[in-house]
Amino acid sequence: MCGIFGYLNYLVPKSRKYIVETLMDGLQRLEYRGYDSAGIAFDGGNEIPLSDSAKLPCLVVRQKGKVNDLRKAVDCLQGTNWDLEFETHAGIAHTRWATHGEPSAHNSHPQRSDENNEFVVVHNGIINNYKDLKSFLISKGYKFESETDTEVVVKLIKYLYEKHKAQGDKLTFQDLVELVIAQLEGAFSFLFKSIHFPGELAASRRGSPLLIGVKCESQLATNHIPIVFSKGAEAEHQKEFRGGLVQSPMIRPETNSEAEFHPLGANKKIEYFFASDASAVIEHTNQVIFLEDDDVAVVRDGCLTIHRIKRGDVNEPSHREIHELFLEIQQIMKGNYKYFMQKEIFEQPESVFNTMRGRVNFEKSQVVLGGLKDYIAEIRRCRRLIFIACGTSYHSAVATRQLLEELSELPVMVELASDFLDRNTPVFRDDVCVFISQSGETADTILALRYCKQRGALIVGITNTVGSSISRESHCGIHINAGPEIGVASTKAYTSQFLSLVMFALVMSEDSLSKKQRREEIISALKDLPNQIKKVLELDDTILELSKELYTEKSLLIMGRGFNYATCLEGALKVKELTYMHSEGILAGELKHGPLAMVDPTMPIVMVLMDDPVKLKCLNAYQQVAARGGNPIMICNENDDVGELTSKTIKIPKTVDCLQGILSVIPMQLLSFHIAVLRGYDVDCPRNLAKSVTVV
Ligand code: UD2
Ligand code: GLU
Ligand code: MG
Repeated sequence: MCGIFGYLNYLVPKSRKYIVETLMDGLQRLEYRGYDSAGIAFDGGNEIPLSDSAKLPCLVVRQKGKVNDLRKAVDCLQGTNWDLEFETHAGIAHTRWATHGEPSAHNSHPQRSDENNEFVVVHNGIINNYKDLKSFLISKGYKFESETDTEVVVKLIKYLYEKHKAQGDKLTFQDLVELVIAQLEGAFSFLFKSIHFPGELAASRRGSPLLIGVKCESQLATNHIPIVFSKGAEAEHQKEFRGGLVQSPMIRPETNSEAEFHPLGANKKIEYFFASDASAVIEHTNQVIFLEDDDVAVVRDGCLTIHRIKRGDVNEPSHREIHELFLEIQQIMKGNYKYFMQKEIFEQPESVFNTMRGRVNFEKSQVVLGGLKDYIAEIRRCRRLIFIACGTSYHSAVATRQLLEELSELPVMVELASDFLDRNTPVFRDDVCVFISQSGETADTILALRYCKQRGALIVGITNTVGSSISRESHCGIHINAGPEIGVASTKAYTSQFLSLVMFALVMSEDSLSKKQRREEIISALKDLPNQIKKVLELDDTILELSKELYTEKSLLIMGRGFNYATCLEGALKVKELTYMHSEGILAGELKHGPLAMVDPTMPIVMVLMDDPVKLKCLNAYQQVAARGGNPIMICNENDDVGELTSKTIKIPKTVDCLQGILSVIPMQLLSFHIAVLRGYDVDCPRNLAKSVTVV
């Protein structure tokens, strides 16, 4: 999720100072992604040993906070010879966005295998099965010093190293990493360093990006890197859980001298830059190799090799191309997107998946929220559920209120934090108060939290930021795991909050037999959600065209009801925040009680009209609008007859009624984005607004 950077110089003498600066600068390039702590590992000692068998110690420095804080911590290292020159050296660095364990120095990466830092690793992502591996390693006598999932990975590599050494097997770094990743479930990109493999780095990825930049003066031997497929491949399919570890036979790569990558001729000098995104590499080189899932890449004696356990089908490429990057740094930081907000909108298939990761079991039709497990019985016994939030987070509660009522059979209140406090709302010991905030630092919400806590209510937090004030001050809660959100206008955090509340409702009804069918229907729909989001995102061009008709307007009304009312509120908020245009989300049922007066042929309107239990009522509203000459843009389901009513439609996939709002809000995110860009506004930093509102 956050940033990885590694630097290896081979036969290119560099001072320790230069190496550490290069690692720090790499991290600084990744800062824009958001992070809570940082760390680096490089070779220690004040002399280069003459013999190969003498090993340099590995220094690890980690720090909560910014890369600059890390720089200061490194500067304070006593007795370090910064001018010491390394002909060959391998260093790794990381910016962390905590998912497992609060942000702190000991939870930061590099994580280490033991006190001597024999193996160190940096990791982006989440290891789902870390608990099983941790118990296994504890049973083997390993002691853990962090709360991270990552630590199991580095302890495991040491365990395997020791085990094979005791058996007399001499494994390479690549063998070890292959054995390790065969044990892992989840998403990751890794970079490993070890005192046992000086001058080497090993990398791998699954579901999280990683690339390698190459810089050398002489011509490269090839413009692509052949992949080495290991023998004993069928073993991968015979995974068996024995004694805690999946057994896979020793893997020996086919030796293939062509499969190495190095400069031509006598000049073997070369530098490698490993990074989780190209922005950190581009200032050094524009020659880049993108790793694919389950690749294991190792640099040894200056040669890069890429290994895979098994060749899949015949169409699988047998090499990785070296790409030339010519992009400007600014451009690369946002990937292929011009704005963070746009990137975050397009990240939603992934962020929604991450919110469910390790929590939804589709086979068993079961949801487990680790953060609520011990409290859920108490929550079920409460007098009422009160959801308290501001802005977009408030809308996520509006969006799920109906489902929460249906599945919990409890009275549900949804409150704006500021208003809740203004009213001195009565709160009791048997109330459960749920506070929703992306940053976990929203001042109004925190004040309301303390107010309720003082009155003895159970406090539940729903936030995207581990270690935030709300996460700490609540009794229990759910981290939405959407990854850092940088655009001021919230997009992916909304859909992940929405989804977290849906999961909460599912857990609340877990012991109800009569709701089993409904639960199963929802869980099975959750499985398709990431793909359906992708389909909605494909409508971007259609939505851009519709935006061109709207961007000169002064006002936009957005109407809907039922499960999609929140989409209207959230859509209108996005339009206000980004385009500075007046916009209002209207409950379609309220139309005739006032707003209809505004409708005439010139009034721009969006109607959210889904194929759900309130469709007919929504159609009434549509008729009322059409009768006054209104010609709304309609967000409706694919293959639904209402799409025939107008030419201006945005047709999105159908899902179960209570999840439809996750899909219907995305066209509104895109619409407000495009209108703002067409109007020439900075969508990442709308005027007068701050990302996290820490003042009341
Ligand atoms: C936890 C780990 C996750 C993974 C998973 C494996 C953390 C932060 N999460 O995720 O990395 O190991 O277990 O099963 O280490 N909490 C609050 N207030 C909030 C949000 C959370 O008090 O606003 C508490 C929550 O009650 C729990 C802890 O923080 O004690 C972690 O919450 P979570 O949602 O990350 O929990 P879970 O089990 O999904
Ligand atoms: N899951 C790891 C941790 O919490 C890595 C987080 C990241 O991607 O930065 O330490
Ligand atoms: Mg807490």
